[in-house]
Amino acid sequence: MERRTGIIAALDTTNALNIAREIREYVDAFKVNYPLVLSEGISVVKELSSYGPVIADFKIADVPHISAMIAEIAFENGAKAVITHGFTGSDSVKAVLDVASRYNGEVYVVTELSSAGGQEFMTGVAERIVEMARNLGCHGLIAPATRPERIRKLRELAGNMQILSPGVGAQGGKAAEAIRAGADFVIVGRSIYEGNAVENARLLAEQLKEVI
Ligand code: NUP
Repeated sequence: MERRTGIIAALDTTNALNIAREIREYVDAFKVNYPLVLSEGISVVKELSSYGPVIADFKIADVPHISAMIAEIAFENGAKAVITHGFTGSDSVKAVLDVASRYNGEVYVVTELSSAGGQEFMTGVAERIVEMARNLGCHGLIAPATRPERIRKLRELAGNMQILSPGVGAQGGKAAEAIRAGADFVIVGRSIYEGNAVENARLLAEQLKEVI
């Protein structure tokens, strides 16, 4: 993913298209998740693509042939990247990567969720997930802005992979702190789209200029 502002907008809102059009100059990419795609249809990915690269956050976590089918649908509809889980093991992640390579697409692997529950099981295996993602040639990782010390640790093991970091604002994480800890991008949803999205995105971009 090419970095200009370091911000990826998570558009978990039915007003996604309007917001994307308004904030595109302040963000590097848009991220869509199930709430939007299940309510608006997969065509929203293509529609959003006209405003910038779209990351399909389907947190793919299935047996390899189904994981591949999900990735195929995302890329076929214009996604530039997909987010997959890593705890499924290497066969499923590899299946997603194989699809991505046919579309010149990117694959980002979840290490541990940014929520408190992410620590219950996932923190314990996150380092191994990073190692697997790196060995397979994945493009990057998803790591929690709510726990910058974990970003720092995972960054050490990540090699050339990029780190995208959700959990900023509404979940308590701080954007600049996540970048300083080693994230390449922050993923921000509610703190942008709730309230005045343009102003929120502009201020965040301004704030990040100092650390990017
Ligand atoms: O660990 C993760 N935490 C997280 O919040 C992995 C994610 N993919 N996300 C996603 O980032 C989440 O699904 C949502 O789309 C976005 C965060 O939204 P917000 O808390 O900034 O509103």
